[in-house]
Amino acid sequence: MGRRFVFIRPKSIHQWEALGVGYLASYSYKYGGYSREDYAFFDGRFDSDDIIVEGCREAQVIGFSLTSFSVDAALELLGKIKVVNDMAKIVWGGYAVNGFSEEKLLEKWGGKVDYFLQGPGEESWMEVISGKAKKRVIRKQIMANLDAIPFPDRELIKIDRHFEKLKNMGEIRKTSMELQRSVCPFDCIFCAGSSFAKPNKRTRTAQNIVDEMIELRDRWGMDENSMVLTCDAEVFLTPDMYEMAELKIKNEVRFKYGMNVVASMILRPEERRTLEKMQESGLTEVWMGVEAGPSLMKETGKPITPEKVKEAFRITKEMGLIRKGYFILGFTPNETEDTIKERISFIEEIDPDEVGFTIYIPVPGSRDYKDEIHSAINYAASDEYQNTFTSTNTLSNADLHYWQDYLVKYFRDKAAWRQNPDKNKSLQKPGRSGY
Ligand code: B12
Repeated sequence: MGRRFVFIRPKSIHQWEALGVGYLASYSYKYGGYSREDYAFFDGRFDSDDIIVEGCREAQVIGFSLTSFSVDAALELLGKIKVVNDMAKIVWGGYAVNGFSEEKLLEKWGGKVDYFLQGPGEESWMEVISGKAKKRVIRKQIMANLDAIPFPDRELIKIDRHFEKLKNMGEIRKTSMELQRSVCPFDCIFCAGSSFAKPNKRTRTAQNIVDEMIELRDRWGMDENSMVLTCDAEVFLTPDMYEMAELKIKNEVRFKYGMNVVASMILRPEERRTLEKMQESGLTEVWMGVEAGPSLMKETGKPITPEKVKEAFRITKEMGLIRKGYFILGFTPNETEDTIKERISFIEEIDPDEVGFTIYIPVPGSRDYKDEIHSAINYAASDEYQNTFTSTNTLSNADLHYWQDYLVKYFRDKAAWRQNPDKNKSLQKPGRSGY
């Protein structure tokens, strides 16, 4: 029998599990009296268009979970869905819609989409499915009590298909989890984070986080050989994180985990103590966006300096954590061959265990995005590793790809899975690998 609410995560080049819609569903069970029986979920990574369209035949509301990279796939699917069901309300949520004004959203896609829900979607999704939505574009902020949000329904989003995929690739069991749901207070030019919601100081409590970790252990088999990739844009080393680590140990939740951190936000003594406690509780990896070479670092708007980055990599090496450094080429028109090459000696000095070289692509929701110029970008055909758009004052798009290739080859022993020519070997390595 057809389900009345359908969630779709259209295909994009790299795909993790659709945790966001897992949250929307469980929130609606707890506060709206709905149940899993009301929902169907499809993921373009695993389900064909025909299956998805068939699953939408009797739907009343169809919610798409989107980044800018999956908008074209959504539009294509939408065309096919309308043929079999032109009555269903179409709802878009996720970062594809967060960065635009109401007028812009309606102008761009208002002819095809009924509702655009910006920011955290739990409350606004309920308004739509219960027929209470008063506007077509609704923006919510982060809820004051984050512990009131139930854990995402991982059953609905068929997380076992991701486990199966990983197993076939020879990887250890991995899944993702949102640790804090804090909104980063920084406004780096390349990041869409601030389009999600206003920064909030309060995060989930330690107990609430560890309760979800216990569920991951008991329901999803995450044991000491498993790895949880926290999907917060950045994790901040607050006192709650110290307590979370203590509780994780106390409750014998043994899986490993890794997280993004801002290099300058782990340097104070109390942050170092928290990091150590987290390591004791299973933290094995930290991922730090370095982005630029030393001379252009200030242009990213990120609160890091070459000295702080060096210190962060030194400290974490001393602690024995696996450290991954990300670098973005061409994020400013001032990037030249010299500023690219500057990264080489800098990387040799900070000595990350893994290194990734991406090519900048401006995204909606980020400070650098200008719709007049950037709406021409073909996001569907781009990802962080390749695009045909970006160039700088002195470097063409082909030059940027040339230098990316050069750096990957130069640091081939440190290349992470996606950029490592020897995929089998690198799968055994840490980091955000084949997931
Ligand atoms: C995990 C992750 C990845 C993974 C997997 C991505 C994937 N496609 O599955 C990897 C590492 C592969 C990746 C790659 C890239 N990513 Co990425 N990634 C993330 C990250 C860190 C977490 C996503 C997540 O799981 N969030 C947790 C869940 C719970 O939140 P959520 O999905 O946003 O859901 C909430 C709301 O958005 C909303 N919502 C979501 N879906 C729906 C649906 C409906 C119907 C409704 C009503 C509401 C709703 O409600 C949910 C609950 O409140 C985000 C940043 C972030 N913290 O969100 C960036 C982010 C999504 N990535 C981004 C970008 C730009 C990229 C890259 C280009 C790399 C780069 N240069 O930064 C590539 C492109 C990959 C591609 N082709 O898709 C941007 C997207 C900007 C945009 N305009 O689309 C983000 C926001 C980072 C940023 N701060 O700029 N990424």
